[in-house]
Amino acid sequence: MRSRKLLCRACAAVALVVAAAACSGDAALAQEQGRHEIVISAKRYAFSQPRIEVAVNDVVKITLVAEDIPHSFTIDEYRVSKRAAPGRPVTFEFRADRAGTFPFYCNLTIEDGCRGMRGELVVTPRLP
Ligand SMILES: [Cu+2]
Repeated sequence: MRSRKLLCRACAAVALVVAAAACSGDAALAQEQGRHEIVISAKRYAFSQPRIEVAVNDVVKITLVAEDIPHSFTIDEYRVSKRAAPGRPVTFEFRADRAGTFPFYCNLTIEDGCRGMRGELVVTPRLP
């Protein structure tokens, strides 16, 4: 009986916190730090989205889908290199913590055409 009551109190506390976050802080937080979920498909020999634009400190979650042969999504400056095979998409995320323009490309060398698979991640600084 006693533990049940305690449990309910804990639930109420959690509910309160969640409600408070939803009402006030969340909008501000979302502005300070955005989140992007992007699906990129890679197909001989291009990325479906050759330009990704985010603000600094945003979290970028990418799902890479290889449509025909294996491809990778590589950004040297962010030490990101993920490979997807057909039917086996890969999802990963990173924080875009440096402003600038960073090229991304497919680093697989099985097919020459992959060398031409390029795009850019543009990370814009936040306004003060
Ligand atoms: Cu490729």
